[in-house]
Formats: sequence, structure tokens, C-alpha cells
Amino acid sequence: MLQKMDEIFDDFQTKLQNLTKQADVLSLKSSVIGKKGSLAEILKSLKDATPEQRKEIGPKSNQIKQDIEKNIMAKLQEIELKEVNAKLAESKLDFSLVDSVKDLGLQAGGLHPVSQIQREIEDIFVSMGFDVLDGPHIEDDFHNFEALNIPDTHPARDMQDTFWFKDMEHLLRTHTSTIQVRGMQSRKPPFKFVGPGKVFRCERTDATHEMCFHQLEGMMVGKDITVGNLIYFMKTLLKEIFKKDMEVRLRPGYFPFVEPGFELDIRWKKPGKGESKHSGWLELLPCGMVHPNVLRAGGIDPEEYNGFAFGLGLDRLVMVKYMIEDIRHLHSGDLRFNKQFKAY
Ligand code: FA5
Repeated sequence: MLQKMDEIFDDFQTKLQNLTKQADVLSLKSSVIGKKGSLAEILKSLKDATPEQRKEIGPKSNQIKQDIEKNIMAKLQEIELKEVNAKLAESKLDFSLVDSVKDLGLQAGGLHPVSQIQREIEDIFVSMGFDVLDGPHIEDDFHNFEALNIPDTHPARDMQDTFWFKDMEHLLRTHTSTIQVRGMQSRKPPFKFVGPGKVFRCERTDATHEMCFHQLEGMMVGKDITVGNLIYFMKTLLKEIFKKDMEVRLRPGYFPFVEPGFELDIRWKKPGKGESKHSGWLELLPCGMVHPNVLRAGGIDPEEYNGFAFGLGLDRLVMVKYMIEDIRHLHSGDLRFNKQFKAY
């Protein structure tokens, strides 16, 4: 058996050398160390081996599996590198430019922290199968209020102070929930998407409030979506952003476009400070199950489909992540502030 294992490994190495496609490498891997692979096949006769033989065969088969995994990883990287280099060779872009800029003593720019976090979150959601949608800054009453179950006389209109245009029909969108409406109108369920962007509110500014800030909306619609799905996606998002499992809690929250509506809080402790007022629950993420009226306004039958939605304040998230005490620093245009977040 030991000899057979060596033969399997030698044969694997010879075959691996000649492969040039990642798919072929992966199928070679499963043909050797997959559930029905050649290694598993010969390990079936382990039951006939003596206890002494088993003591040798067990560690040996583990070692071979590890060596095969290592070889596979190296080969996959080698193929990927070749493919990228081949694409770069065809491309007309000059990738030496960044270095040239530095050589000339010029300063290269970097992404604003809000853009950085927006891209980071978009990538997280794309990896979970979400689309990324956009929508206009200038909206009409229907997309900002009416379709979100906030009719003309609804007191919830006062929750968001609005910059209206003179016609009193158009406005600067007060939230990215407008993207929900456009997303529902443009696709058929099941679907899931996020929609990031600037929003505007006619508010007095202070350390945590800006007139122009950024949100990232998310929506998932399908059959039998539950609050459990909502919590799963929110926990995954927070884990990716904060690089650890975050303790969360849901509190009831009122938004006319969700029922039930929640405020999702995270357990948060400022580094370096003791328990006391520096730790506790932090309100971060309003969310809920999409109201049937909203689905209807988006052309979706609420008898057949349901879903969840959430709206994340990106500027506040940047404040939490980098411990910034005043939101107004973010868009002050002060280079001393911006330079701290240069991507390179
Ligand atoms: C909304 O705007 C809802 N559209 C969010 C939503 C979407 C709820 C989907 C349910 C389902 P709210 O007004 O609370 O909710 O704003 C959402 C987030 O934007 C807040 O949690 C906060 O992080 C951020 N935010 C709100 N006002 C400001 C402001 N003036 N300055 C900076 N950030 C703000």
C-alpha cells in the first residue's frame, strides 16, 4: 500500500507538470484526493492492514494529501500569473506610470475613506451574489416617498428634511431607498442588489450630521425570505468590515417601507478604553422586511414574494472604523486629514 501511494504521488506530479488550465488542475486534484479519487480507493483496503501497517499508512496518506494540496496551489498560482502577464502584454496601458510619478517627485492621490469603504462593501456583497445598482441624485416624489409607502400627508415625510426644487415635485434624494424602487421596477424576482451613493438632507450639521452624506442600500427579494436571512447577511457584512464576529442585536425601529422594521446595533468598545461609557451598543444599521405596499409599487406581487432591505450610513461607518470624532472632517477638503487615508 505504501508503495502504491508513492506511485499515485509520482503519477500526479508527472500529470500536473503538463497542465496549463486551472480547470484541468482542479479535476486532477479531485481524481486523486477527491472522495472517489485514487487515494481514497486504495485506502479502502486499510481495513485489511495490520495495526503496525496502519500506523505508517495513516500519517503517510495525510502527508501525501498535504503535498498534493501544496502542489495544486502553486500550480494554480503559476497558471494565473501566466494568464495575467499575457493579458498585460496585450494591453496598451503603461503600468510603470505610478513609479514614474514617484520618480518625478510628484505625489499620487488616494481614495477618500468613504470611497474606500464603499468599494470594500460593494466587493463583499458582490462576492455574495449581489448586483451593484446606481440611481439619480435628483429624484421625484414618487421614487423618494410615494413608492416607499410614504404618501403626501404621511407624518414620516418630516423624518427626513428635504431639499425640494421649485416645482415641489422634484427633490435631492434624501436616502438611497430610491434605488430599491428603481431596482424592483427593472428586474424580476428573485434578485438581490446594493445601491450606494450620496444623499442630501436639509439639516443643521453637527458632529454626527452632515447635509450631504453617503448611504448604501441593500435589498433581497425572493420566496420565503426571513429575518434570519437578513441577520445572516448583516453579520457577514460586519464580520468582513471589522475582521471579527460582531455581537449584534435587533431592536424595533419604525420606517414606513419595512414591516417589521429594526435598528441593528453592534456591541462596540473603543480600543484602549475600559468598560463604562466607551463600550456598549452602537446603532448602525436600520433594516427590516419590505412592506407589501412597497413591493406592489415596484411591480412585485407580495402574495408570492417577500424580502428584506437595509440602509447603511457610510460616513458614520468610517467614523466608527477609524475613530473619527466629527463627521465634518470627512468632507472638509483638509488635505492633512485626507492624506492619512491615502491608499498608497
Ligand atoms: C434611512 O435613510 C432609511 N432609508 C434606511 C432604511 C433602508 C431603513 C431600508 C430600512 C430599510 P435613516 O434616516 O435612519 O434611515 O438613515 C440611515 C443611516 O444614514 C443612519 O443610520 C445614519 O448612519 C445615516 N445618517 C442619517 N442621517 C445622517 C446625517 N445627517 N449625516 C450623516 N449620516 C446620516
